[in-house]
Amino acid sequence: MTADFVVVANRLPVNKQTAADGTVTWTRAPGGLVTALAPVFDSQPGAWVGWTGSTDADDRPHVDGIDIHAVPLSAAEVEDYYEGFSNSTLWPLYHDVLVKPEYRADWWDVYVEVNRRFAAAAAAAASPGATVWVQDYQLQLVPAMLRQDRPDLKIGFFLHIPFPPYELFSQLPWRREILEGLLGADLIGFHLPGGAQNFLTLARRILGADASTGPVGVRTDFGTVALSDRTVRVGSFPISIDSASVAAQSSTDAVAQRAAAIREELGDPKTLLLGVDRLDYTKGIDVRVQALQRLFADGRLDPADTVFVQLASPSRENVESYARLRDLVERTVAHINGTYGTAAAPPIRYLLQPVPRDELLAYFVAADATLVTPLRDGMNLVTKEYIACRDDLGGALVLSEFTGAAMELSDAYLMNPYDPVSTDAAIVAAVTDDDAERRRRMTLLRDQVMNNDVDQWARSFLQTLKS
Ligand code: GDG
Repeated sequence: MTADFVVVANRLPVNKQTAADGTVTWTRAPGGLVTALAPVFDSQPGAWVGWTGSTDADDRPHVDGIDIHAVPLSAAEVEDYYEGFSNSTLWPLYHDVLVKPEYRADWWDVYVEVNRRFAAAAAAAASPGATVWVQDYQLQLVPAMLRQDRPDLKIGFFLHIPFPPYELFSQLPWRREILEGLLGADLIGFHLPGGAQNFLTLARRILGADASTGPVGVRTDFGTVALSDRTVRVGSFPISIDSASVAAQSSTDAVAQRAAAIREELGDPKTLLLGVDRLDYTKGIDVRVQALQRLFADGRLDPADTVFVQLASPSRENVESYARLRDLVERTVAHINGTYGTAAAPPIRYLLQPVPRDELLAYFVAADATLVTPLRDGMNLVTKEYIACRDDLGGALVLSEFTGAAMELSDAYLMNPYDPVSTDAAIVAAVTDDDAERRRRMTLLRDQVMNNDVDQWARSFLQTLKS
């Protein structure tokens, strides 16, 4: 069976559970993209092409409502395509070379091969004239490969991470190939106008393409790249969350009770600060921990009545730069707790484990301020989830200017993570401003997040693709 709408993403929206007796069940993974696309899948038969996340060749994932097409990867391919080219070359290159990207031809070869496999699976899943939406940096060659096979398709591509400027991107030995791969799409979407603009400049300077030079707007004023036989559009579509449903999930009695219990378990601190991230060097976990160290040292925050909870989910643990970051964060946390805590009450609580969704929402409801301090981040959904959870207008958001979210959320306590003075001042203001000022800011932030949800993101992209 083929489908009129096909999503192609590195990961399938499924979770595998293996019972003690070896029985395997698959459940629909909760999460951004599936939630965003649920209405599209409800209104027409849809297929999803992706990897299960395991290298078990016997996996046959299936879930209700979506036709699942699993793309198998061997352990060696996971190393070269996923941990290698995707996460040790592209991820650091696209995030301001915070870590030095590694350029290895053997990784590139496997990236090409795996992209070809995804493109073939997408071609097999798509009905004549279908819409195919390819997602993210792991699959940048798929649009052109797919078009070659299936010129009848409408092909969209969305990049979830930043798209770097010419000065950085041109380091990539395969820069032409990546740009040509993306240009296989009819519509290329980025979170920010700046990413779209970077792409247009690169298409012009590296490929000599006829790319537009005017400004790109948010969901409007698309850029164009005129090819010999067709025109590719390039635009900005900032992603969001399912705002109403996060707000509803977080306003139950159970969540309120758990939020109160969390504060109590932490010793009822005057100020509860929160961080929620994958343990990734782009997220600036080290930035906020070092800021707290300075603020405890100079007395601007009192470690006796402040608790900072960092919920860190393990991520890409086989990549060396991630292990290095983990060491740095853990050493700093231990140093701060050893210096400013008591045996009974360390000021920093650090969890290296994913927490269940309801527990996460309870932390958002409990926190007096959430610290989102990335050195670079495409959007940052934690920010929007925190805001959606605060219909009490409590809480305050400290937000790095280097996140995509900062473009829309200018009423947060914005900070420059490279500037300790700016970082410290934003944290102090967020916890010491009077309630009226904090509520004023949260009201404006909520207007933005509640009125711009992920459904709008998906709809605006797909409507533009079809028009
Ligand atoms: C990429 C881009 C862009 C985190 N810890 C736990 C947990 N989470 C959830 C959060 C949030 C998601 O994971 C993380 O999303 P982010 O957007 O913050 O970051 P990335 O994973 O880096 O995502 C990013 C995004 O793609 C979408 O385009 O915004 O810039 O880098 O939903 O809540 N969820 C649970 N337990 C945890 O411990 N349940």
